[in-house]
Amino acid sequence: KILITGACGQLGSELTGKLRSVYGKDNVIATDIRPPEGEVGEGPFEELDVLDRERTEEIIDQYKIEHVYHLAALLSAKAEQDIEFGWKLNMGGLLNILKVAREKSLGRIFWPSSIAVFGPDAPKQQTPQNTALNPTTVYGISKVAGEQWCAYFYRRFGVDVRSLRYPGLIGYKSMPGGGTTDYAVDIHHKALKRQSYDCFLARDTALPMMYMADAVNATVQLMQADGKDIEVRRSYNLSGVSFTPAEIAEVIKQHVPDFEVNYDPDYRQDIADSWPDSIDDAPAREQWGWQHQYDLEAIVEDMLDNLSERVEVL
Ligand code: VAH
Repeated sequence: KILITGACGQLGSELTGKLRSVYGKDNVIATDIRPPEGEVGEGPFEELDVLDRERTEEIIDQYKIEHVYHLAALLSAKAEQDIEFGWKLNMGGLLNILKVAREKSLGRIFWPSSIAVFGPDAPKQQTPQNTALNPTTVYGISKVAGEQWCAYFYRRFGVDVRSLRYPGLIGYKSMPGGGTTDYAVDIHHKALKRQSYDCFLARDTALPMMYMADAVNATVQLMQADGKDIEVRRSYNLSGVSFTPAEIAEVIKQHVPDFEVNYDPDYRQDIADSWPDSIDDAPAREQWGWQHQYDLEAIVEDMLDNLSERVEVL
């Protein structure tokens, strides 16, 4: 049985569906701090605050959980607005899961890291797997610390925890959350509603991005890989595409000709400027055969196709 925390979040809502299609809906227990509004589909759901260690253990015992996908966290922009809780949830939640995984000898644990672990002193282009990690956000600090804790629990206690440094993720099953990269989700919603979009990043801000389908497939592929092939036990760089707001706006305009974007950078510009423009993910490709499928044109096409069935197109 599989437990997912943060199952109603941007990644969780899509990963839950994928894992249920792979392992059977009754074998995947979706949990989140509050009941689902959007997509979690049918299958077992429990309300769970990952800071509640007792309740977490109860659910693991009740459902005989073997594997855990621990996604519950605050994203970069949200954590900058509440740095105490951002640290508490991101670190406290992970430590609870790692301790329970050790005590109950659970199987495989997945935990998402992020390209937010890199700071201004890392190479901007094709950022390598091993380089300086000096993040400028609380979210980034929690991801660097979290990676070290995962490596520690693997090395010292043999907990089989695996991790990916996701780029900005773009999907259609959840509304844009507290991420700095979420402009790339919102821009599609605005285009379909025939509204202009006020982008909170400057037009030439290049960021590493990935379509949700690619991110979900990479996660399943990593978790199914043979442990001996997994040489990186902090977290794997993962790369899809890199683009700027102006570049994705141009591709959207091929589908929605009169779409207008205004650029009005806010506090999230500093966050974006601290991150790489593109990522080198050679270790993931060499060690467990990672290969992304969606380029920028395919992302925009799939987003507009799926969203147009969901938002009323004015
Ligand atoms: C965020 N989408 O913006 C997340 C991600 C690299 C960005 O970590 O916070």
